[in-house]
Amino acid sequence: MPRRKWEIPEREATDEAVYLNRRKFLRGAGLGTIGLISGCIPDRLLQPTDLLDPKPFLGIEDREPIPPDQWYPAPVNPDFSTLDRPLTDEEIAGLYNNFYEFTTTKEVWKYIDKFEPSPWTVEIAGLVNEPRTWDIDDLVGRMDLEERLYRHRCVEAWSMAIPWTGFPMKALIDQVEPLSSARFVRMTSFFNPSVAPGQWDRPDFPWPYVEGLSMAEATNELTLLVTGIYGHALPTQHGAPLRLVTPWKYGFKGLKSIVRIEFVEEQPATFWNTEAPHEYGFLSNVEPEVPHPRWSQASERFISTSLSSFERRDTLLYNGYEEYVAHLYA
Ligand SMILES: Nc1nc2c(c(=O)[nH]1)N[C@H]1C(S)=C(S)[C@@H](COP(=O)(O)O)O[C@H]1N2
Ligand SMILES: [Mo]
Repeated sequence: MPRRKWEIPEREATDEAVYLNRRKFLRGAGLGTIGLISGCIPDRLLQPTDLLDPKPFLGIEDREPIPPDQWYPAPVNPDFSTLDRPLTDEEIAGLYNNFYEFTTTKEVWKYIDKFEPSPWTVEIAGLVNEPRTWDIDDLVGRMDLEERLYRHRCVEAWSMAIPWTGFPMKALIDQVEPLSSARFVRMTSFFNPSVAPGQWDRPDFPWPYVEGLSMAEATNELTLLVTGIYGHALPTQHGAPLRLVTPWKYGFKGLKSIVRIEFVEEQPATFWNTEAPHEYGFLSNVEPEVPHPRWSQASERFISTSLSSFERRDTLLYNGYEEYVAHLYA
């Protein structure tokens, strides 16, 4: 069994890219090397629709959901299979989180044991032709999951590099058919103080956590709805069972544990923009030359193998994703 890509040292990165592309190609040809080696062929690789229908996406309602035990590992999107920095160790990424529903410290893992993100539903609501409440497995099982390595930049000037698994938000938006009056997407996290100590400890915060994107941002190629990390389902501290990832924006835009996706006409009021409007704008794109009122954003603390030692790196405009998003802000 080949090592997973995050276990492969940097010096082998080129070989690794070749391997990933090969894996992607083999999947396209209907052959699952991974499955054959391990003795089980994930059904995901052999969907009858792949063989019969050259158009990959039937209507979401017409698809048979693939069960969660077959979601990972998802094929790696070759456009996002390498980065200019090593991946952050999985253990480190899971020990240093922001999830204010549980704690304002980084030790979310200590406070999250009562949170069971199952069963879980996601409501698609507002200005759409197909409003509906989905069971999470029923929804995700109908989407084409893929893996992408992304830079991850917190507004607090630390950063990581993370392999996410998910599907482009655009794929979902295309299915639910927003009305032409929809100008923004408003996304909401759960509210349940009985399992989330931060929600009773800090009643002053504007719960539930809400975030939003313009329709152009939400349908951008980079925007992912994420269900997995490091080749498996999201652990709770990373926002199970479904979270947003917009890698050109500060991390707080990427809300965790989504329960509602709503299409609206007006720019939504969001959690951090409501709490401290002068510090956290609605757009919050990564911009090295725009300082936070209390600190510079020109450089960042890149966390990879240890929380106590880190690399100082220059912040990249749009976190290195200028080619994908600059046109949105021209
Ligand atoms: N619901 C919710 N989502 C959230 C947050 C939060 O406090 N609550 N914190 C945000 C911030 S500030 C960051 S940097 C990222 C952190 O994601 P990670 O812990 O998976 O690295 O989640 C974002 N999503
Ligand atoms: Mo953040």
